[in-house]
Amino acid sequence: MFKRVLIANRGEIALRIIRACRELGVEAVCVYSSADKGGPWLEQADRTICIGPGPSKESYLKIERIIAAAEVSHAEAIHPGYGFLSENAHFAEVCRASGFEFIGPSPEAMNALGDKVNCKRLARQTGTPVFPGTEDAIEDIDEAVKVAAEIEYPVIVKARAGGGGRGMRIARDEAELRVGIDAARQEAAAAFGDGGVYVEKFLENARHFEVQTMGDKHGHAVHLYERDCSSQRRHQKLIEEAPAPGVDPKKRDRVCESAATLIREAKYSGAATVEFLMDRHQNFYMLEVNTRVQVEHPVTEMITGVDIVKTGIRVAAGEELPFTQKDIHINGHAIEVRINAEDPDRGFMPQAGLIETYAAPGGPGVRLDSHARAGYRIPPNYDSMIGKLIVHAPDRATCIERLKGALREFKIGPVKTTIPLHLKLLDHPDFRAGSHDIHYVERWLKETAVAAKA
Ligand code: MV4
Repeated sequence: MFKRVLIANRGEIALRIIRACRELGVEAVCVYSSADKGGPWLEQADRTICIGPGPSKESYLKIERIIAAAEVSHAEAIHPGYGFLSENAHFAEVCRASGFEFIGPSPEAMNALGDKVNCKRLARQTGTPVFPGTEDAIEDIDEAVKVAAEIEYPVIVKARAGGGGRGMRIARDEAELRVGIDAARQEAAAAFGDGGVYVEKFLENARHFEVQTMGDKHGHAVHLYERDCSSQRRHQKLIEEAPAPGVDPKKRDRVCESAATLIREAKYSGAATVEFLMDRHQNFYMLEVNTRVQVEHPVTEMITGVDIVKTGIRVAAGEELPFTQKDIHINGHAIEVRINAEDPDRGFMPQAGLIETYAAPGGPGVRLDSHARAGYRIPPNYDSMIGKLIVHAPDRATCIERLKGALREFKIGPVKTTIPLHLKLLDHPDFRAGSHDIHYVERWLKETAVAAKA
């Protein structure tokens, strides 16, 4: 095992990684920006190193500064967390070239799965279901138009380098497709420096289903079942749960096993999430693979008993996965809500500033992953998420009630948060029925805004 790990991240995920290090007997070195000076999670690190000013580009995204911090602290490995440099294959390469273990996949596996055209090709070869569409990036627009006519409209144009909803265009006829390809190409070139786009069948009213997988450096890979993340607004997830409600066990096993096969074939080490859309008949179509530990990993930890962050560090150190597929079982139900410092009544405007009151919830099955507390001043520079409330219970109905109780106990002020919004969403009839799709939050927000004006 490593003697010392450098954490190239901040906030709740830095704290989560520190906790994992502590249990493994590993020292944790935390880098921070001057905007994060005095951040509560830094008190828990064995050593902290300031790497620059507030803007991420000058600190958490600055590769040379992070490598320099790893050198001066004699760390053996670097944990990127999520966001920032976590899916940057160049960073993973620089870590390797500088003699540090990157806690995550090899740059080769990251590149193979991070490029969506490549990832879909590998998925087709290994039997992971994908949407029909162009097999390569579009060279010739007429060829793409032919494919679209075969698979039938509506179709969607996507950037091969994209993710999280950027560089996408829906097309409902040939004219829209021709315009959409041009627009998506330009957007992708500007955003990712890669104008490659592809076309696939567009699915309306889908559910978002994602499979947690883990691999090691010895050719093993398992899945840890799935999460439903359909509760989202503008591609930002609000609520995540495991297992996905109402899914047929045989279909679940089949799609989860296909995800494990995909990452095994990619020689993937560490935690990966294979994203799918699910239609009303419980057919699955792979969207993309996230090559990092995700925000919502705790719901999977709660239902499987696997510590994903600790296991990720172990496999990076060369250990074999400490479990096989037959050791993994679903126990009960878990739901996570993201506590964002945002004002849902004012267009989800981020709320920087001082937290004066902070009363945390507790009780059986209640987990709070947060770096916030009374007296913490939220800096304006970063993501608005200040924590995650995760509840575990024997079944979904009990889990929802337990979570509502915990949300009522949770008092944060004067900073506005998403706590009151979650209490309303958990009572939404579609959510309660487990029949909600990826659009229900935005549909409901629009309806309530109209009702408030009338
Ligand atoms: C789709 C789709 C429908 N059909 N692909 C959005 C983010 C990116 N990961 C992929 N996305 C979508 N791809 C096909 N073929 C609908 C979406 C989509 C979506 C997916 C997951 C969660 C929320 C979403 C919100 C809008 C659109």
